[in-house]
Amino acid sequence: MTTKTFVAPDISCNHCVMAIQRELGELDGIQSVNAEADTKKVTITFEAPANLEKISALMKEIGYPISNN
Ligand SMILES: [Cu+2]
Repeated sequence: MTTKTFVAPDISCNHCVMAIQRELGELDGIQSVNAEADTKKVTITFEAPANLEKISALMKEIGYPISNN
């Protein structure tokens, strides 16, 4: 199990937070997702088959590319 914090600069409000938590939560291997509108940070706890590549690709796909992986 790995926990990583990413910055997604395009997070602007709680709607973004809800969308990210919902979409990432559907990825296999994601244990928890905590996004914050204030800091634009997303903290994700995950294990295989989820990995940084899949998380990064999904964030990009849903419109919130991460800036620090
Ligand atoms: Cu928003």
